[in-house]
Parts: sequence; structure tokens; C-alpha cells
Amino acid sequence: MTTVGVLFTLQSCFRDGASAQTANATVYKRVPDVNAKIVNPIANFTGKSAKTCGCSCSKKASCRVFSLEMRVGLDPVCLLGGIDSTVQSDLTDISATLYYDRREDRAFRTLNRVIDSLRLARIASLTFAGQLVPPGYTFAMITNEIHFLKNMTADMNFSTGVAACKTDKANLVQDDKGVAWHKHIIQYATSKIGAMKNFWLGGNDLDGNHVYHWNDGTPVSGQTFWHSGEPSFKFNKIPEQCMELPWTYGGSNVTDEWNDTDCSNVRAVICEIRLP
Ligand SMILES: [Ca+2]
Repeated sequence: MTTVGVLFTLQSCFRDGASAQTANATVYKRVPDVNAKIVNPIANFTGKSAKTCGCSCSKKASCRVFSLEMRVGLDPVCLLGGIDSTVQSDLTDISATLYYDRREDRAFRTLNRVIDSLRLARIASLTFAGQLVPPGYTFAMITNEIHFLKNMTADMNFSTGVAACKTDKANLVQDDKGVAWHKHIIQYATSKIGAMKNFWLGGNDLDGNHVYHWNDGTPVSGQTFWHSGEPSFKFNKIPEQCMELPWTYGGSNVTDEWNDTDCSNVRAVICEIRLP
């Protein structure tokens, strides 16, 4: 998924007289053509527009995302979402538009500076048949980006797992965002498929050059979670070219580290949709 049709409208959070020197922009992306609302919001109130809703989100340190619900004859309702909020999509009784914070702008908030403008960004490519994501996906904002995870109930080999996720326009979950995301994936897997059941990660060495990369083509770099001695690239002369987690190793349980294994093995499948 790529960002196209970039921007913009730039609007001030304040009326005339806002101080020019405090003009830092918080950029929100609007997810177009989907009907999605915040569940378990950290705040909700009547809001006149995306601008007023977004300004409120900008000023609330725990706000990561907001949605604006529209009902005929009523003022729009603004819902602010935090990391424990979820997104419900495919609504039938209301119209709701989802906006989310661009990661690079979070520095403004941590600096506690006054934010007085709001850009509403448009991403034209993020659609899934009118829904944000297919049914069954769980929302997560652990990394300040929007991720959705879904446990496919059947166990599969690596390539079948990749194909199963593709039917949702998803990928095998990528453990490429550091410790917090790594822990979240494990927590999610434990809650959905139980501890100590191996599941695929979206990383491979299928070209056999002994350099692992993620299925989206990005290198496995930065913080990694390989078990000691892994990746081994083979076991008993059988090539190991696909990533899994968690797993058992030498008869003992290892619940939070990566292994490479034979891609024809059958593992649980967790799919991920990630909004850019
Ligand atoms: Ca291995």
C-alpha cells in the first residue's frame, strides 16, 4: 500500500490571532472511502468538523487516532482513540471517517509544543471493498502506526500462509518494529493460538543467500530477536529459509525468539495489514 494523492488542506486550530511562532503542524491522514469508528475511545464529544476533532486529538498526548461519526440531522460526534482503542469497520447504521496521526509528527507532541494547525491528508489507495480491513482483524497502534492482526484458524506451510493472507490483502506478520511490537505480537499469538505453538513470521531467505529479509522486501535489520545460533539456514542438511516464532528448541521452550525452519513445515498463520 502506498501513499498517493498527497494532501492537502492546512487549517488553523485557532481563529484569527493565533500566534505564528507556535505554528507546528500535526498531519493527519484520512483513510478514504471506508466506514470506521473508534471503539473504546479515550474521549468523545460533539464536534463540528474533522478540524475541531483533530485539534482535540492534537492536544491530547494519549490520542493516536480519531473518527468523526455523521448521523442525518445531528451534529457529528468526534471520538478520540488511544492505544487501547479499537477500530470497528463496515458499519451499517452510521457514517464515520477515520483519521490517524502521521508518525513523524509525534515529536511535536512529545516536545509539548502548541499545535495550531491541522492538515488532512488523503490516501487514495487504502481501500478494501469499502472496508478498512476484512472482518476478524484486531486493531493495534503499538508503534504509532496502525496495524491490524488476524489469526487464520488453519495451520499451513509458509507459501500457503502467504497466499492465505493475500486473500485479505494482508501479509504474514512482520516482527520488524522493535521490542514493543515484538511483545505485542507474542501477546496476540498467545491469546489467539495459545502459547508454545509455532507461527510464521513474514521473513525469509528463499533466495538462499543466507541473508534474511522481510516478505515486503525490506532487510531484517536493527533490533532482531534470533535465538542463539540462529538463523542456522539448515537442519540435518534440510534448508531452513522461513522465519517462525515462538518455538521449541532442543526440547526446551523458547517463547520469544526467532528461528528459521523448513518452509514446508506447517505452522499457525497470523496475517497483518499495516497502514503506511
Ligand atoms: Ca534454524
